[in-house]
Amino acid sequence: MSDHTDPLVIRALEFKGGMAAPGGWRPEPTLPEVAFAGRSNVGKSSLINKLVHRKAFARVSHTPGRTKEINFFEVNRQFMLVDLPGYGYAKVSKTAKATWRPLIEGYLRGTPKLAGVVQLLDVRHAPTDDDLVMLDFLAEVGCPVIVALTKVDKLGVRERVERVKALELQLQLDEDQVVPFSARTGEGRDELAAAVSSIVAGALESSSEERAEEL
Ligand SMILES: Nc1nc2c(ncn2[C@@H]2O[C@H](COP(=O)(O)OP(=O)(O)O)[C@@H](O)[C@H]2O)c(=O)[nH]1
Ligand SMILES: [Mg+2]
Repeated sequence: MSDHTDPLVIRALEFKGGMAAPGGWRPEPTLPEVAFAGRSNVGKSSLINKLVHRKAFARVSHTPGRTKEINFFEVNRQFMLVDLPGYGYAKVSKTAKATWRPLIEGYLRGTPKLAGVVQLLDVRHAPTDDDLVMLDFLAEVGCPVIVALTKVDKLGVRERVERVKALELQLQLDEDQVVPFSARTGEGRDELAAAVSSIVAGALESSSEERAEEL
């Protein structure tokens, strides 16, 4: 650990609240926001906990689909980490799905401070229809997208290389957009932390340029 430099040191972490409905309450949009998206059970809470070095920060749930709000966490007073509700879990009722999609899409469309999105996909599985809808939607929004391929510890070396390649090809992803990740081993945490930091740095830079132009 001694010569290890953490690309995202967590100095302060504060839960700011949840947004329950499209157009509903949300924290003041003053900081760049990085949102985390993925279907229920993909490992989103586990990934967020690893990213911020907390054991149970975003709750790791064994009941998929329970977190229905968009949760906002302020990191280092520098950016907002936004935990989107997991989508596409079969046991969730149609009405629940009908309210989540406008919530997620409304947030992504209606957030000028959105600096980027981390989209999670289980490395073992083909993307679901919901995943594909989400990726198309993110392409339309046009913000930087990082794809975290979760649970890589569940695959052997060869299978894993094949799956990563196949997903990159199918989804036409750049190699440097893709982060193989395991919450179990911690693999990919620092790479993801570096990617998030650079998205935030990019957003802060362009907002200070905008301010300079206004003066
Ligand atoms: N083997 C393994 N299991 C994981 C990993 N990440 C999450 N899980 C498990 O997958 C399940 C769902 O994880 P969770 O973080 O709650 O997923 P969420 O619904 O997307 O927030 C839990 O049983 C986790 O322990 C991982 O990297 N490796
Ligand atoms: Mg969760």
